[in-house]
Amino acid sequence: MADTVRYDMTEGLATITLNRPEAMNALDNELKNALRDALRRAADDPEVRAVLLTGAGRAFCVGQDLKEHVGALEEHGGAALTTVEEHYNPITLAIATMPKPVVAAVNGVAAGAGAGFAFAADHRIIADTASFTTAFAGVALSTDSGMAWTLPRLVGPGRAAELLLFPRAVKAAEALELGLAHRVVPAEDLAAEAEAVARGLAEGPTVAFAAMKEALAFGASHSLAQTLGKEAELQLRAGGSADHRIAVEAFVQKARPRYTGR
Ligand code: T3D
Repeated sequence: MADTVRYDMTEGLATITLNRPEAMNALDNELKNALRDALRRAADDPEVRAVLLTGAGRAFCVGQDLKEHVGALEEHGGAALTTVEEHYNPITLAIATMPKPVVAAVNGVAAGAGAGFAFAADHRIIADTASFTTAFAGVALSTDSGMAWTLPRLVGPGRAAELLLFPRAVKAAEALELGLAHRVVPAEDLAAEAEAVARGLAEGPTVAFAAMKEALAFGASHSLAQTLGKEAELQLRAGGSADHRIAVEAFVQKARPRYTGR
């Protein structure tokens, strides 16, 4: 049986591919466990300097595997919902808080928790054939995978409520306009374009990128004065990195910096 999540690491870039194309990468237990483990592995490996998250086949990820879920509901009732704590929360946190950039290459439909994972990424580059749908209301569920946090920050609270209450397919052009996607590319170019973006980040100043992620997360729930304090602390960290020195020397010498990630 093929791995439900593929993990490839080359030159500082970990590519994590959801690999149940026959099920549109629906999140069954095996895939959720494998995805959580793959993200933790990438987060913990100091050699990994950026992560690319994508799906095999025609979908990015259609969210919870409802065919598996219906059986779990029959067996356990509401207790089947422990997967939120066991899987969705650690997966979303790993994407959003790992100290390195995560790029989502959205190759097709992203629904429910699948959309939530993409929204938690730092950068979304999507195929012109891709779409997003919140999907939760369609199965009489509230939000998970961080969507109550990410979606209003991406599109504003009013639009977030609209997309949750009236789930529909938000196609690529609208996704770009709303701020759900950063870039739309022809489907046939997505893999190469997304890899180029992610590889560029993997060759970038990793300490500074980690500090930026931390600063943005902090700023989202603190006052300006508190955030200024945090920025001062994080700027000291970035300023003390080898890559800061490399960058400044390269600037003065009009050369291209070759970052080390330290
Ligand atoms: O605690 C918990 O467990 C709850 C946590 C939940 C988190 C969530 O993610 S809730 C949201 C779950 N996802 C959905 O509700 C999405 C359901 N799917 C759809 O709305 C549509 O299928 C799509 C918009 C995603 C795609 O539409 P389309 O027209 O491209 O494809 P399709 O024909 O609807 O589906 C193709 C096949 O994929 C079909 O199977 P079949 O008939 O060929 O055997 C369909 O059943 C299957 N499929 C699609 N989504 C899921 C799925 N199978 C299992 N789980 C799915 N989520």
